[in-house]
Amino acid sequence: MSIPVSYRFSFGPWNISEGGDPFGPDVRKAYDHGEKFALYRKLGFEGVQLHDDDVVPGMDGLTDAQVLERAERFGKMLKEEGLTPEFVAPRLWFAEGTVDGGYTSNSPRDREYAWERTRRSVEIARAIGSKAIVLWLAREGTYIRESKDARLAYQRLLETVNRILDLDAGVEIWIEPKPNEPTDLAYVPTMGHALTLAYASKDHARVKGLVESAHAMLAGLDPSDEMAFALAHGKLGSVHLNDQNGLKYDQDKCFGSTNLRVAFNQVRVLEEGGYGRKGEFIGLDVKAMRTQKGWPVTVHLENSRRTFLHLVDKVRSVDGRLVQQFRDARDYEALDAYVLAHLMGV
Ligand code: XUL
Ligand code: MN
Repeated sequence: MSIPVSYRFSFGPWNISEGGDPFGPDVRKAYDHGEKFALYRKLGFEGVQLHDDDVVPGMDGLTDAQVLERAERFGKMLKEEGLTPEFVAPRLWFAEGTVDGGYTSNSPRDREYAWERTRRSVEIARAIGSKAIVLWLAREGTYIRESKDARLAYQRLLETVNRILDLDAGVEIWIEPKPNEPTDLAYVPTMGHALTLAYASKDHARVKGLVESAHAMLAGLDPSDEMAFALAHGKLGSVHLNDQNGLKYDQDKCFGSTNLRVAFNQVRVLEEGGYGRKGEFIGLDVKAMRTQKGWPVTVHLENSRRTFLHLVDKVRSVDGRLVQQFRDARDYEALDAYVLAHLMGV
């Protein structure tokens, strides 16, 4: 028997939010960005997920040297807080130059802007000691199919992946698929798309995937299968655990809050796949409900972490011999009943 994994957890500063939605005002005062990092350890987290401008706010108005100097200062601050930067993601969905996407925009100027942000993200990652760049390809898609040449868009995405690999021999790219929102249809909706890009790249060992539970559900898939697919290829860079109630807007609910069994299976697949043994983080991407009082609201992070750990206990206490018997006998009704009873503790 191998020693059980002791999991490490991460989240991004955007998970402590103002509670806004498109139909009303923010319901919580902004919590100072710089103050958020002091909260991590107390909440049980040691990993920090970052966008480029979480590290260097206002970076578009700064020179390369200023960006570097601020990133280095940020890296020191994280170290002093006892935190590890898990990844840096170029935030390409807020700028004027990426209204129609970055890497796949029809405009050469927009594509150049997207590349500059990406190049700087790699420099920021290096300066703060993070090995991974996450590509959530937010606006790399279309609202109507005729607006872009999809074949060319895929070539441009592959070119971008190769350019990033060329920039830094140590960098890893983790692609985070999502099928929709903010675009109608995104070009990289599933782990299959992400890993095809990886294998087509010039150094596929450095290109992996990041599965967000809700993104898989929005694609009509079971997140545990998306995780298993990446694990089978040795390519699960990270996860963003959360939950989602059906095919709606991206909800970022607490892990397990809608469907405990789907959450259980994600934990099972991660455990069985040895995820975390090389220091991979259990990343959360969860938002507190708009209705939640308090400031700053962080209970959703603690609750999701606790649910994950309870489900680890559930996974570890499954009677594996019994499961094997049910599988051998092809008695999946009995297996189904056993899993439900185990989850309910009856
Ligand atoms: C968006 C999403 C992002 C990425 C990081 O749906 O999940 O927060 O995780 O850019
Ligand atoms: Mn995410």
